[in-house]
Amino acid sequence: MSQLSRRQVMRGLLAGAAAIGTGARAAEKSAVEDIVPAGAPGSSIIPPSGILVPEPRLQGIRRVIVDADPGNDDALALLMALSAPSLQVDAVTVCPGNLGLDGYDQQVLNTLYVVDLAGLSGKVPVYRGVDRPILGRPWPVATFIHGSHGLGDVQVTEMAQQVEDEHAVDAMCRIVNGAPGEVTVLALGGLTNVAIAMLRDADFVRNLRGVIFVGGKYQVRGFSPGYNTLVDPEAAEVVVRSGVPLLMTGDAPRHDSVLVAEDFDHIAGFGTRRSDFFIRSNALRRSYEMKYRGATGSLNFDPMAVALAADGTLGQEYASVAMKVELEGEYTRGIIVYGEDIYSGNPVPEGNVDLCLRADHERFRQMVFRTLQVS
Ligand SMILES: [Ca+2]
Repeated sequence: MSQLSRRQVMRGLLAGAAAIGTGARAAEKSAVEDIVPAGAPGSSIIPPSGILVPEPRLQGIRRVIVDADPGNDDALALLMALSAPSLQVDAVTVCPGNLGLDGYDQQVLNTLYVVDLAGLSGKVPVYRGVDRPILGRPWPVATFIHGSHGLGDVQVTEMAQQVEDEHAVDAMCRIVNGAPGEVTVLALGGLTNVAIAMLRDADFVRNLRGVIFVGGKYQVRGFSPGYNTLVDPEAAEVVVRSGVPLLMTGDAPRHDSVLVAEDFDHIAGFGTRRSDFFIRSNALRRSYEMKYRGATGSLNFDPMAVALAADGTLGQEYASVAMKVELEGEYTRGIIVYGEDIYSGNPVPEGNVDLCLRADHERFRQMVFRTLQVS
């Protein structure tokens, strides 16, 4: 698809969405076909499977539980959440992800380290959660980008704050049910804890304000890799079928989350404990993504999830997409699948996930800088 034709399609869809009113969220397949007739010269082979929406369903986020698998980008994201004046972090829970089953305890230590870095040791509770996916199958470990201990060359061995005795899933249910409609989960890793809370407690689903999660690419139609859905595909499928307001970020606004060499130099100049930690923990991420992913700097999907929560106006473009997670494929298990079953003749299903396509890069950078300037 040429960039021009894609923009035309997107603009047309947005106009269509406005014309039919914000209450009509179902994808309008006919609207797509009207704009780009199939097979027309210059038309796209693959029309979008989502419809642009003026704003996500999940709005006005204040109280959050951060569920993370630190991870250098989780660490920055968690630090941003703990530092954001607009957010109240009720709990931090640890999920399976970056460091694998053997690295789960290290992820817990890394979490406690970031809480301390935020100056909140002993003030924000940290909970151990489920350390492996629902089916317990192996998943790809991401130490190639996080380092063997998760935080680049920062190695955390011991922290004064201890984890709470309560299990993360119990804590999630207790906190969410104690404040119906108020608490959002910022899910930055495998979705196991969230899914088990959903399966266990119908009140949790009813009372949850929503979930922001970090998915994968958005390739208009078709399938898409996403690390966190590969960690626990079943959990991801439970969450996307839950019916709660869901906002996904990930690769779609990738350029809006990038931090380039000049940003690293600027941050290094802050001379704070936080800035020193950022440089040491994220240098590997930046070099890896530039070398192997063709990025201009480090990509920061987890921090973008927090930024979207902390500032509801940061997101600039959203699509409502019908999302599923492949659970059976020989080569595609854990892959995100968008859109309709293309040969079924069925209408495009209503979107279950709002996907952030574009965000304000400059304001994202400034939020990162504000977080890391604090001494
Ligand atoms: Ca993560």
